[in-house]
Amino acid sequence: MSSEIDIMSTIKNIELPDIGDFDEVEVIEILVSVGDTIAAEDSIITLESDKASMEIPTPSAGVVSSINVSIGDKIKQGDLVIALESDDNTATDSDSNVEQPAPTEAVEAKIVPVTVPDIGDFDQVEVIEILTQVGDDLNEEDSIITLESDKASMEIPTPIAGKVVDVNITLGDKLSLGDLILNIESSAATSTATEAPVKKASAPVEQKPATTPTPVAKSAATLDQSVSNTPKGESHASPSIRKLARELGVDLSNVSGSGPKGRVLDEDLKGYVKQIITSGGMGGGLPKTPVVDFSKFGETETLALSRINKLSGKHLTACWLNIPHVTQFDEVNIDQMEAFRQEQKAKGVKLTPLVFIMKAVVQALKNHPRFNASLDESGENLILKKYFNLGIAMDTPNGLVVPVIKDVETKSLTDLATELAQTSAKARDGKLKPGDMQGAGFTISSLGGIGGTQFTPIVNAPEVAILGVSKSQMKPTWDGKNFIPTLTLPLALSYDHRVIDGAQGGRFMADLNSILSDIREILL
Ligand code: CAO
Repeated sequence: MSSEIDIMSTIKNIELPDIGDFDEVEVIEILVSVGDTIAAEDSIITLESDKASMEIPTPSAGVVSSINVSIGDKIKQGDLVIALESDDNTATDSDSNVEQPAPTEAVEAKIVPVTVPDIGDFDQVEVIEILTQVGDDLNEEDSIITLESDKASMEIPTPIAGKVVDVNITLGDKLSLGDLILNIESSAATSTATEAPVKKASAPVEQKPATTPTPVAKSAATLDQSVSNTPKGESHASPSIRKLARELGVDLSNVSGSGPKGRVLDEDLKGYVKQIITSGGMGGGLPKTPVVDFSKFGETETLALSRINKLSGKHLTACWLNIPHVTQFDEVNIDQMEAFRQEQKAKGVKLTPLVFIMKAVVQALKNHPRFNASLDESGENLILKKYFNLGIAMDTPNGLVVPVIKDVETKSLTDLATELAQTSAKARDGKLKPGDMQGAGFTISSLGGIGGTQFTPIVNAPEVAILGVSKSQMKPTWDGKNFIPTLTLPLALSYDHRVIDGAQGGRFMADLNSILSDIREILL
């Protein structure tokens, strides 16, 4: 006989246990799959009523052989949830292990103790909120505390109206069925306060001293209104998500849920936390700017941002926040370049200063490879690029785009002029493809055709430097004896100070200045 025959595995039916006074509660999550090996107490499904959500654990370990419920099913105590193939003999009377305490009531003068009612299969459940204090006038059914286990959270209501005389628990206490919560000076006659529940609970009522830690008779009858997992203003989430949120210090009302009915799922909470860590990094994101109703001050009009505005806005914000910027300014004597440009113009060849600047930048990048580079993901290595692709910021009716002119070192000034014209036409017509905007090692933003004396460009991450070009103008320069009128081009170099030191920035700029002021090298 093979030994396998000796190991008899048995199929155990796992039924819905007593979960308190609930009837027909919806299955909102199934936490296991057929074939899963699960341990006793692992959660198998999550149920949600309009008052509470709770994870239901399996009482036995084993391999899930069938799942007998579907999401959306309404199930009740005793319904089959899953079947387990198990080789232990633990009983699976998951629905029969709740000892119902004999409902009793407190009668002593008008002081009535309020104790932890039967809240299902729970024991030693933590007090996470105290919702009332001494002196409060409570109505019947007002919530007095919130309890939370790792499987459920629930608000416990007072079964009678009256004034709170004392509160006998503190936050963090672990309570079980019958533990005293507080004493109430009943505003109604004691007999009135206890009679109604007797009927509802249809259980024998004994007169007990007020201090006896037993539920007042009405507790059981009101339990279905007592369990609440969604305090006002908060989102839907399972108890384990609520617990995790509290441990992480996350206010769940700030997390948008992607589950059914906007329920906050595990991935929503983790995504929210991740986003805070990556965007804020310094303790919870950025302070918000004020929200103002401008129409209070005069007529206004609302203009939707274009898709490009929104995309570039997000990217620029990320660049601005992630990169420690330094901007260095310089002015270049471009008399020689201007003379050559005018010469070409006379021959019908139109060249703007930008093509010269592009060629000069490539020369400077060859001399200073750190500027044609990106940090790797770890931030600990610099990836030097051996190709010379330049991003050129372009103005379009829909906003800023940065197409890439590739292999600039292989192209002549006229090639570049032609390609720039074609690319900017494409950009203005919204015909650039994603590939046209990828692969740059360095960016130039030229406002030379528009004006201004200087501006501070934002580094276009993951690049580490950008050159801003403003409008050239005639300026007097001192030659040692006289002031000479000189065509001067303002440049601004912004760089990532994690990668480039000030001295390196200064040297790059000095080199670029000398290449641009003597264009013979570019013309070769
Ligand atoms: N100084 C003086 N004149 C300049 C100059 C400079 N630095 N740069 C260009 N000019 C002149 C050109 O020579 C041209 O005049 P002519 O027709 O008399 O020769 C005129 O200004 C217009 O040039 P241009 O802007 O059409 O051409 P360009 O090659 O300089 O630039 C392009 C092309 C596509 C980059 C440009 O049209 C553009 O879109 N610029 C805006 C970039 C931008 O938005 N940057 C900001 C980004 S951050 O928000």
